[in-house]
Amino acid sequence: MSTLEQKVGQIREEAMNALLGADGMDRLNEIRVAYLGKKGTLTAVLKGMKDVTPEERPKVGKWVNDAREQIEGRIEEIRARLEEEKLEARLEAEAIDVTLPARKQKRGHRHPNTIALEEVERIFVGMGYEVVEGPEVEYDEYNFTKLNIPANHPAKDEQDTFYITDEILLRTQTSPVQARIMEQGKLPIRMIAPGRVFRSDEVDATHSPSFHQIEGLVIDRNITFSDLKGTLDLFAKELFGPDTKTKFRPHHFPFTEPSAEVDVSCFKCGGRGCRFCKGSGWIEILGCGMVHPHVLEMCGIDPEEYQGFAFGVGLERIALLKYEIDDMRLLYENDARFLQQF
Ligand code: 2NL
Repeated sequence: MSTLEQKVGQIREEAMNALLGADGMDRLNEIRVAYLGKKGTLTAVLKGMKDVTPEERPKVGKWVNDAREQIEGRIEEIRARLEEEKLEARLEAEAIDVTLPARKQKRGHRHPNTIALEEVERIFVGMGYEVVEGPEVEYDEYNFTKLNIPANHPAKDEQDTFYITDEILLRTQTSPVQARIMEQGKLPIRMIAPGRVFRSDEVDATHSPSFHQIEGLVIDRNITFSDLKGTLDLFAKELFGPDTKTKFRPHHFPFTEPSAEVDVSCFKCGGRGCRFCKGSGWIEILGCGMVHPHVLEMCGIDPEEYQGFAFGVGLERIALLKYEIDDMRLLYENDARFLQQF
């Protein structure tokens, strides 16, 4: 065997041995370059052809090409294996375990105000009332004058009311919505007006400069205080349970005459007296009365022909009572830990 043939065989064996340890693409390329590259050891044999006799050259060429083919074949095998290993590793790393239990998603909850509002609306809609909304920015005329609250009334003080101009303000009650409906003159009226109202109050456990009210209004022929009592007694029983009793205490509002405040028997102790009702057995929930004849007149209704009753309840007050929340501020913070209890 010629020494050149031996040399080619040696180079091939060396390359094959080196390839046994090729554990990555970089190493594989290094080996390719070292043996088959332009300056590689096998290529160097071809460059030495000038020292080979012309008759020998084809043989040498064949040895080199055979060796090259074998080395290339092995490199290709290893490359394919490395690619496959890489793909498998990636598939394993990116695998999704579809049998894992789903992560618990947090659900949205209705705000206690919303739950209380929908409950009150359900009760009155069930009695044939319409739900009507109106603007939060109002004329003094509709918020005060038409409701028999005269110019010098203390409620109109800047300490209590947010004025925008002399004539325009943030409504302090939802009655202007009712005044507008009365003015339209379509009688009879059975409506509730829920909405945001504003008073210049300091924030504490029971006050906020912005809160919500639901006012109710009924105007028809032959409406009496009995209709008012029957309606609100039914409302209280629907809202707090069938055993609830009501008590009407004389009161004063400029827009109703006579006027009353309504207490319900404590739904915690049934009226015996507990911490919740501060020992009295009664809880105040709303104000009401027969619509003052001046109010009817100012809204274009003849008080000789039509009478009516009206009432106003604080939505937050209902929500605090019904869900036993002891601080109104919790209703405005929107802390998810609080809201998710409802
Ligand atoms: C309360 C009680 C009340 C009214 C609101 C009313 C509306 C019209 C005519 C007459 Cl259009 N009255 N609303 C009546 C009595 C009481 O609210 O405690 N408010 C803070």
